Amino acid sequence: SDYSQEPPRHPCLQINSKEPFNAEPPRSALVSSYVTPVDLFYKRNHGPIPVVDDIERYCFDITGLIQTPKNLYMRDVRMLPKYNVTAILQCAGNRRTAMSKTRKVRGVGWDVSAIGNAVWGGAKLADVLELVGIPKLTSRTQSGGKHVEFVSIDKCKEENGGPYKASIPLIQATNPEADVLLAYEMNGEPLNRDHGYPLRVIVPGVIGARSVKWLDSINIIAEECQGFFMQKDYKMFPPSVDWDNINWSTRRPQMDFPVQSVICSLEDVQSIKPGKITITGYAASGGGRGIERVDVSIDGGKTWLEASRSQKTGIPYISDHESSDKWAWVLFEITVDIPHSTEIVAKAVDSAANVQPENVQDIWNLRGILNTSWHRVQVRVGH
Ligand code: MTE
Ligand code: MO
Repeated sequence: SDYSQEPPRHPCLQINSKEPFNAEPPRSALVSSYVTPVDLFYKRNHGPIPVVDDIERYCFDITGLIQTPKNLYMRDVRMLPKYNVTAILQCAGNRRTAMSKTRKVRGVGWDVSAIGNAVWGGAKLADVLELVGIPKLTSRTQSGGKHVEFVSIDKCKEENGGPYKASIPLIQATNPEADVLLAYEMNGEPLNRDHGYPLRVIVPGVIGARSVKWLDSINIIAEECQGFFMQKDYKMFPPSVDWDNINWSTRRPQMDFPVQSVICSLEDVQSIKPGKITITGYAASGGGRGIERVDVSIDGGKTWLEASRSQKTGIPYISDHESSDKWAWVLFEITVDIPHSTEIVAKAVDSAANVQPENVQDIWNLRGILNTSWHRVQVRVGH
């Protein structure tokens, strides 16, 4: 593989793997703004960053189970109505390092920052699919169980040098309310190379792995995508399954993200002076479920206090889809008095009353995905 044309990156990023480039910002950077700056947004790649230098000639096909396959150019996508959707992207491997401390798992190690909240600008996939005669989802639409596969330009070793790919159900792709985008902007600027220039998919509410970067083609298919990252990775197994007894076909590819929250203002082990501290962090759930509540404990989980929540800087957050960014995160904050050394814990509750699991051991899985266990940090109080 050729890594000689990688883009420049922010020096603050903690690099978890150099080739392919996988890196995350310090956790404190995540809570300094509601919208994560592009250069600090985590980067998750499986191969070299593709070079697309002639934007006029860039195009992608839509093929498969349709009457008239089409080749679309950037101007065709830009002619469609533009939407700005604020949505998190979170890698299924976020918090993997903590999971591997209980029992070893395979995969790139991530701390708590393989997540970011961005404003994605682009066309709705539902509008794009209409250009090839696929109707938008209505109560009478039959999707026939079909799927929409996204194939990238990049090349990765897991696909034996072939492109990264993934799929979502057609019923989600054609639903305007699902806000699936072909995005060409991130935070109001053209996508940069790391994040999928010139065009990427954004599937809100779903693990990051389905938001394919550097789009090369869209295929309408009868069954879900048979690629490595759908069938041999990013599946959630029970703790009893290990590498010697795994049968990949027994599980579905992971789609929606479960409820998650993380304390970002404190490191795993942090020394502080006795007195008041303000604890801040992020909380988010998948599937468009909002955050109903964030509980913080300053005694290792014996008693709980409710943190205040906000979306958009300073505006208190109400768990109501009409008035909130339903695909975005909420930031939480609480000021507490910490007189002596203790364990501080956060757990969130989503709008379906789903709660984070207490212990990481109970959700341990061999690929180390979806670590959404209570987030715990140790504070050492010195005088
Ligand atoms: N798309 C392509 N083409 N190649 C990739 O390696 N990685 C996926 C997804 N889309 C990937 C991809 C994974 S696992 C994640 S978590 C997100 O992109 C990360 O997106 P980001 O780098 O913009 O944060
Ligand atoms: Mo990921």
